[in-house]
Amino acid sequence: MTDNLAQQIERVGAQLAQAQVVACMTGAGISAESGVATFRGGGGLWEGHRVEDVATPQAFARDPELVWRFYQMRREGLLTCRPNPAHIALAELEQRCPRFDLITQNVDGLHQAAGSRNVTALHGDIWIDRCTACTHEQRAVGVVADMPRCASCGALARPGIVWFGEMLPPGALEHAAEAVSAADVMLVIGTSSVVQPAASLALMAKSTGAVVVEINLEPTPLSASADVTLLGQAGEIMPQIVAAMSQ
Ligand code: BV8
Ligand code: ZN
Repeated sequence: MTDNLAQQIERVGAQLAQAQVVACMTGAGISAESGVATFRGGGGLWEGHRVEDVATPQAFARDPELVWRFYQMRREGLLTCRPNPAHIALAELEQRCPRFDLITQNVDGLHQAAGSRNVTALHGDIWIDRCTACTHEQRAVGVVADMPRCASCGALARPGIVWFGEMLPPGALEHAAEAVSAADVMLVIGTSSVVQPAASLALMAKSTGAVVVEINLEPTPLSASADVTLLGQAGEIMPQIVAAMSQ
């Protein structure tokens, strides 16, 4: 008889309570209950746009206005989004675990808004404008009508996002690899586990002895390797896992 979800949650809570080092990878699914569109699946961002038209350096070179419209639309949507109970549960985990590393593919800033401090953002930050000419970066304070320009040299700015075909921020992948390799338990929450190199980190954790716990609405390519896949909403499951640590 397969364990039911409640028994699986209890077991994960007990494993986290004993863990010295915990790593967590999150994807767009953890922000879905905050009203942030995910990428793949029904209503996903990529449904309305082809990735190669809006999320590559070539797309930006070809049509910067189209790309900025895509990112300003996403910034606009984020203005009314708040952290949900899953983000808040991770901020609490950071307080309760001797070592807790949060690695996110998300660019929405909701982990930081929920109080998480040790956050490695693998794919950048949607609120950062990065100059295309000098090294200046500036934090956007809202949504502007025309394309943002560098406050330092006046050149056109681009979103501070890692696009497909681009390297991850210097040191981010190395830090993430060290964190997952040291982990006793690794949580993987709300990601379709298809984008590389982020998707390889959970397998790396498994290869160095971590218990890998996936939380998702549906199975993913990671599910076959995970020790357990908890199927359900992250905003419901994560608070229950934190509560189960004290039982
Ligand atoms: C690099 C910026 C190379 C955009 C993003 C062929 C094979 C393998 C790899 C490649 C290949 N061809 C190209 C590559 C490499 C490529 C890649 O991985 N492509 C994939 C698509 C095949 N990777 C790259 O290009 C990376 N760079 O490799 O550089 C290089 C090497 C040397 C020198 C130079 C270059 C860069 C990758 C970063 C790309 N940028 N974002 C933007 O955000 O605007 S990736 C994009 O997808 C987002 O950042 C997002 O974070 C990421 C992953 O998506 P998910 O977060 O998983 O979201 P998704 O919608 O897919 O899934 C949501 C999940 O949540 C679902 O499973 C759903 O069931 C679940 N869910 C929903 N609601 C809930 C929930 N779960 C729980 N509760 C809920 N309520
Ligand atoms: Zn500049």
